[in-house]
Amino acid sequence: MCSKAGEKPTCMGAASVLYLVKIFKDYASKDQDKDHLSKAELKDLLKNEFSGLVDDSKPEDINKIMAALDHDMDGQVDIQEYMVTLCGLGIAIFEAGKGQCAKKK
Ligand SMILES: [Ca+2]
Repeated sequence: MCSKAGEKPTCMGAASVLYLVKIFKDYASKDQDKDHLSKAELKDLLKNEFSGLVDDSKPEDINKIMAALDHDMDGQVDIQEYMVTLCGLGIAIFEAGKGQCAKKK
């Protein structure tokens, strides 16, 4: 599904990936380290961009989410950790959807 609104055709898949990267860059650039999400930046990103999919309502929840995302345990989330997590989230949503379809039968 592509459209040609501007000079270049915009395809939904490409636009979605570019938007996910833009979200990372926007939030990661709120402090001096523009290549990583701090815990505070991650909290804002989850609250503003993934509300309804990720529950960060309790202070301990953000610590658990941070620990799950921060694979190399450097106290920050880099673009690789962020994108791998989004892939996992997409798979979880896909699998959950399969379960819902099975219940309808
Ligand atoms: Ca990390």
